[in-house]
Amino acid sequence: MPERVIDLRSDTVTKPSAGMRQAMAAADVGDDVYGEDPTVNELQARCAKLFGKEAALFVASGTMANQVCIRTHTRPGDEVIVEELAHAYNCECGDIATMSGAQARTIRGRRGAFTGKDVECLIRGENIHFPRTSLVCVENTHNFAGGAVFPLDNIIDISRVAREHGLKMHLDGARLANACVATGIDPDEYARYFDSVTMCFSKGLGAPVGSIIAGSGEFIAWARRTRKMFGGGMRQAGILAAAALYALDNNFDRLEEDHENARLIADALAGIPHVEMDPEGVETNIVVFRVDSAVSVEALLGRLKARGVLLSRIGPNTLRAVTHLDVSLHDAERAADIICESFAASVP
Ligand code: TLP
Repeated sequence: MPERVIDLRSDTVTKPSAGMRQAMAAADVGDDVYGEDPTVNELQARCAKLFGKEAALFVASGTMANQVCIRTHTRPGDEVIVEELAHAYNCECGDIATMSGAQARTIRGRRGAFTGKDVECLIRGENIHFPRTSLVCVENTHNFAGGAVFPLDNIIDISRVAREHGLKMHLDGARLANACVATGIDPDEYARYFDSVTMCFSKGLGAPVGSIIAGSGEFIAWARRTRKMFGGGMRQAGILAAAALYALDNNFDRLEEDHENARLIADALAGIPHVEMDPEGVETNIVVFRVDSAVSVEALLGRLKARGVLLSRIGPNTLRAVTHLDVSLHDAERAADIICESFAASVP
């Protein structure tokens, strides 16, 4: 493997920079289960403001953020409406069932998005046999739909339906920062339509660990209990919160660079005969593409790896490239060239 690896498997692979490590080392800490970690408290206050909510809660991961919210919003036996490729449904070990005792009712999205009408069709009526529909989940940006931004108009429409039917709204905003940078829409504008909103610091924002949940004061007080129940009460977590604060200050606005680099890779891919993808659909830092049966995916990934480019396989013939702060413009150009050359070598 070449010395310099261009790791496009995920934006979770970023390593904390020297500046971030310094901020972590210098953090003031206390016991956060007692609510006494000043840096965690600062992060939570800052994020509550960022999302225009009363309160916020720092948690270990995006999965914990989603599942603490789902558990806090639902009762066992409830039904949660969620898009069929959503992370909270597909990639969290069946947690809707195991951690909340709830079941999922899925919607087939269009680039991960759906409408108020789609939701309305799935809401259960009053009937003793039926589960109670209690929650709608939205993912923005949508990971497996290629980092697609969930249109704000759809969110407004869904929230109207949800309100009419007494449903809660949850936003998996693991990459909400990318959506905000791509659209110019502020985090609080997205968040106002939701009862809970999450965002990860450990993806494009470049922190090693941690996600935030924001919501009403009452919701966050319950979510804090749920976090403890899930084993997620942390102690001197200020070291991690310092990384998150550093990420907000230094790594938010620069996400635009990742989006440009993703478009560059997408444009290169679009010129390859055996690739199916629409570069126009690449709005943020994720490029999802399919390859046809003329290409051996195994051989292709092997060739790429041998030349120092890592992609992830998210389906039998679906691949994903994710740009992030450890991928420079030069890396993106080089990766695009290597991908084109490796394709040429992978087709008999
Ligand atoms: N996504 C990871 C993998 O789990 C697939 C990735 O590499 O993209 N919501 C969304 C939209 C996510 O993409 C992820 C992680 C999560 C939640 C969960 O975050 P973590 O990994 O911190 O639990």
